Amino acid sequence: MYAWPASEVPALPGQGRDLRIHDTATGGLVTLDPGPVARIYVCGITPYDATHMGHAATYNAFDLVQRVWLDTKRQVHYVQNVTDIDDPLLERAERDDIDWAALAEKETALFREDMTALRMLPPRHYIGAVEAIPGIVPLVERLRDAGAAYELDGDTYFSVESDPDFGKVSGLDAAAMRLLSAERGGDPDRPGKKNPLDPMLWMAARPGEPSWDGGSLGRGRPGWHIECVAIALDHLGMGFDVQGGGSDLAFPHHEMGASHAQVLTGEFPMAKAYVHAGMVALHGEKMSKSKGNLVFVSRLRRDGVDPVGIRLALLAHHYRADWEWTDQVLQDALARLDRWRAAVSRPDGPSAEALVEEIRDALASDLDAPAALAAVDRWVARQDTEGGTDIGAPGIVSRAVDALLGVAL
Ligand code: 5CA
Ligand code: ZN
Repeated sequence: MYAWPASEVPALPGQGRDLRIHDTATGGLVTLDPGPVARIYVCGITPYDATHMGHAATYNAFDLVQRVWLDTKRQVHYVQNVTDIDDPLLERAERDDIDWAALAEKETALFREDMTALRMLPPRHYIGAVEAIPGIVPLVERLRDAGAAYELDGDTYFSVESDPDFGKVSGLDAAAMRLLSAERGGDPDRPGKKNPLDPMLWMAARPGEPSWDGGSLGRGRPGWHIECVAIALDHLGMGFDVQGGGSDLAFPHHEMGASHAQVLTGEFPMAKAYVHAGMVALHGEKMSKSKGNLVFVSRLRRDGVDPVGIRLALLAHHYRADWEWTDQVLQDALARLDRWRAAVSRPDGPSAEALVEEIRDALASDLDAPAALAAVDRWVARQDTEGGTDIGAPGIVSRAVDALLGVAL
């Protein structure tokens, strides 16, 4: 499917930095060294409701990764999926008495609008689960033929014990895995499984549910983890630079995906870094479609909130932190936007070369966007108190925050 239009990324004077970023699998910072074309896979939405601030915060983190790479004059090969068939989508469609495909299409369209308004760079390949099915089926067949998958009442499960590296992405123990599996789409209590953690690869057609041709697997629909593996391997291949998502994807989703890929290719890891964003909460609880405690990007936009202000609100929090969305967060961001706009509208200011380097340093150091914002704040304050005679400086500041932070002043 198509993605959304790209906003321009101004080129900046000087040298970009190599990105040091936290990798969940090793539990520490790694310095990434992508080739001339950096490769990143970011897990996309399950389109049964509108984009909320939690989604936006996670996509903001991976947008920054790309901006750091683009600043080093690399190209970026970015792939994102849309889980346009899965249980939650069918459940919501049934609840609201609408067609599941129409619901997916509507929410994906809204997501595109939100991403465009927030100046998130679009993926080069934006792939729906449904359109990926012809590539998923042969992978499941290969796993089965290799003895890594088994059938249970017509459904096909992956055997986690077939992967010697299982557990290395999340580093969790079996008890923690079991709890999270039950919470996050798994079925650890289903009788007959070899290991309670085994995830479904292919679900046999259920009465009244959509299904597709699964070759020797029979009609059905794909499991969640194999969807992302099939899309990532098809468009990026093994050993790509970053797999990204919110921290709730570390287990089971990214763990299982790494396992599927390990057994399929004999290589580990699928991604050089597993990068996870913190969770945004509202009223003390993780914002989630299932709980309904949501602030939607589209709602704020409809209320006339400047999307650049929304972006600044996201950037004010470190991507790995769990944080709480409040009205104050938004008011602070809008006030900062006002100050920055006034500053770059002035004819001159203090020299901005050092500021560009500070923003680069901050982002290269595990995407420290709050530190980057503080550096811009300091330049704005100096312009206020000391003035400055550099007539190029406001333009440099405006281009730097646009290129590196996606903030169009
Ligand atoms: N379609 C799958 C990934 S393949 C999925 O998790 N979809 S989602 O719509 O539930 O979430 C999309 C992305 O937003 C995921 O990376 C998820 O980790 C992230 N996300 C969801 N809720 C929050 C939240 N409250 N805070 C931060 N990120 C969140
Ligand atoms: Zn995914």
